[in-house]
Amino acid sequence: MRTSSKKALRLSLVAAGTVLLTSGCTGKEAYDNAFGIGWPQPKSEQGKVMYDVWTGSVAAAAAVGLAMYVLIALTVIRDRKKTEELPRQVSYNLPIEVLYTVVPFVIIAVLFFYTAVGENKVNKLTPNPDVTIGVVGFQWNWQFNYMDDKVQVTGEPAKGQEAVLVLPVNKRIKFIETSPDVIHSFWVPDFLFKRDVIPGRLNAFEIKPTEKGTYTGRCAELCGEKHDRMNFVVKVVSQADYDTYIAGLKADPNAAANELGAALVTGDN
Ligand SMILES: [Cu+2]
Repeated sequence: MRTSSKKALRLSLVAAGTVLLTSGCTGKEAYDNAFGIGWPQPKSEQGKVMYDVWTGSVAAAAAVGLAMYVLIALTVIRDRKKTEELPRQVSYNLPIEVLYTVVPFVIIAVLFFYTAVGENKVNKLTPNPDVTIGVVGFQWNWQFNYMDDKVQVTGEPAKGQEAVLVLPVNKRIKFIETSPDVIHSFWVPDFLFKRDVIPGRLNAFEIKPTEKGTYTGRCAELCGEKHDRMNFVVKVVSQADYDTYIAGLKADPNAAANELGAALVTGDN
């Protein structure tokens, strides 16, 4: 190996190491963050599907972008002005025009295919989910109804009581959601999932949380004056901790199913 290329190799190794160390994460995290390109690592099975569609689309866009820059650079260098004569004119070049039309169509068809397959997976409802949660988004907070156990938790920020949603890890959770007033949107950024909450309608979807932890939830639809108060907390716990939590709610008279939750059984599903 020549000295200059050895030097270049050493320099690039040092640069790569510096980037890794100064970013303050492990190799695995750095790798995940680099490929998430702005997205957090998904903490749900459905989120993983969307994450893969996203990273795949960005990789395709980056490849097309890079190919364009290379072509532009090539032509700038190779075809720069050398004489006063016009260069050879190549308009109405049929093969090139066919290529211009077919290649973008193929790219769009492939992206469309993966998006449609991903969307079907994310929207899939399975029979007999492990837990069913009824979500009521209202002005200005959330109520979570544990439908199988007929208990609920209602967030009341004025009383300093935040809406907490406890879910067992690695279980299929069916959500049914509605609203008594305006459109809200149930959003848990770490699940990479959001779904509109619409008055007079029951929207259903399924989420399988894959990692224990505490996550922030938000309303993702500007629903009025106190929209910013509509934050909630999601706690993903073990099945045993979930059972203990539900037993505690059952013993609490304030947690009995109430009128707000009745909206979940009217309307059509
Ligand atoms: Cu809202």
